[in-house]
Amino acid sequence: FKSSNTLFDRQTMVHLFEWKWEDVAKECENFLQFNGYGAVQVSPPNEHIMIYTNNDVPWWVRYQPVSYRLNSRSGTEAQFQNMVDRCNNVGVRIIVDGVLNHMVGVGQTSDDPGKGSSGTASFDGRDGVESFPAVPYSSSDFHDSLCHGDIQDSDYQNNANNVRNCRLSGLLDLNHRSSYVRSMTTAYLASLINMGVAGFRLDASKHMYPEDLQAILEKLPNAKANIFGANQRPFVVHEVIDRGGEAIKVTEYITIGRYTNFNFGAAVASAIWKQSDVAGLSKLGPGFGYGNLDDRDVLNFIDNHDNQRDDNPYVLTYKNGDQYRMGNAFMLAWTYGYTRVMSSFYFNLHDQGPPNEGSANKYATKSPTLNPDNTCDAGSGWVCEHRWPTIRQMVQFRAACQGRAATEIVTESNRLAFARESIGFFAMNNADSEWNRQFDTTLPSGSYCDQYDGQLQGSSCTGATIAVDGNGKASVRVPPRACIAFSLVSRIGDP
Ligand code: LAG
Ligand code: CA
Repeated sequence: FKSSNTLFDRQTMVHLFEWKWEDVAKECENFLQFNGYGAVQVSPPNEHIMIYTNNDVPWWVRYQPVSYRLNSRSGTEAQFQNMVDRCNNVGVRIIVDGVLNHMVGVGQTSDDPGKGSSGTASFDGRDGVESFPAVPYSSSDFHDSLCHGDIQDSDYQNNANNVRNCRLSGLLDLNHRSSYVRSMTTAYLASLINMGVAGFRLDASKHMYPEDLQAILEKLPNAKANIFGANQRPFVVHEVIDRGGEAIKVTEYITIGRYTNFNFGAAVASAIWKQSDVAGLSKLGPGFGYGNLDDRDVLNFIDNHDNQRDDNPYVLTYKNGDQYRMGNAFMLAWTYGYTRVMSSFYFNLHDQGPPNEGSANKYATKSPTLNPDNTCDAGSGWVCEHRWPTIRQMVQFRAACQGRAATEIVTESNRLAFARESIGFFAMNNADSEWNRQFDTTLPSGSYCDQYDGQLQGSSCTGATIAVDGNGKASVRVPPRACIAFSLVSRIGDP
């Protein structure tokens, strides 16, 4: 379950949070395939609760399943299949956000005013009723006999059983010890694999026993051979938040997939905020601080859809502007793990849903629109970090450097530079003065275009150019609080 199932040189996925299937399909065809992206994490495709409030639909309705039919705010089953096919056709994989831990919040029912389902299924989430006829699940499929109430804050420190058996903020908790619940969840994931998806981000894995997840995952078919080759297991990344000090640890999950490494974004943010030193990021990998396990165990990211909404985020988000660019650029230049870029919509409030078409159109999700420079039009409400010039260039840099070690590592106070053997060079200067130095780049002689603040357009460079001599040496000027990146893909005048 560890292999990304992407093309070899496309080792970055993007989370197109809340995008519609038709828009994802177009993005694969028009942008992702040309910019080094290997896969898209999409929002949960299953039928979910709808809650209309303040002329909006909160984004988190997607995390309250009412059935495993593929009918969501992002589109229908036919639209989903069409997206998977179109993305696979251009070599971009689909990773599904699988919500297995729970169904809707206790008390939610389909006949409450202002509530309903994204499709047609009815549901009754009243305590003790717990009926989801479109799966079907009934009250005996939930954990009430083991725990009839919410997970308490203190459980996270000292009661792993409660974290797994009690309700996560009121969400009706499925019992995956039951062979019936296992068979329903396996069938749901298997149907997605048979539609051609590459794998899953599993929501709330911390709240499910690894043995139960293993039993569910073992029964899955291989990824489709005509797309992925013979005998490929689906990719699985478990959402487990483990920043140390909790009863449940990421090590419990590494035999059944990767885990979401929340320690990575935290380390990068603290370095860029100068609570630590970016020079120390040269050790960011297995054994760095707590929770950073092997390359093949981790999915690394700067922020995700949850922690970007914290009151005082401990990670960089799009709201940090240039610092966010630096953080992503480092992640993409550095060798560690499989990487994920976050792609957001603008928000002020935690619950705020994606841009919508207003009441006359039942708050349907809006499509992003583009500026002439291929970034997203802020007026459409979408941030599209994955299209920011720096980020899209650095994803290409990473694609080009795949498989190459980081060598020639140079550190100074608040500064870090390294080469990706014979293919690329990256320098990050988090100090307040210019960093002027000669580096060994390992690159062939030539003139290179900076991919951090510029890009190669035909044979001209929109940013700084760097001359590498016959010994691979270059004098590089890195502006204060910025980076420089160049690689064989930004060599000027290359055929
Ligand atoms: C996750 N990972 O483990 C998701 O990444 C995270 O976004 C999900 O929470 C959570 N687990 C459950 O799938 C989100 C929101 C919650 C929201 C929940 C269910 O962060 O705020 O809860 O999805 O929609 C909402 C209300 C709660 C209420 C609950 C049940 O905010 O106040 O208790 O619904 O009705
Ligand atoms: Ca649970």
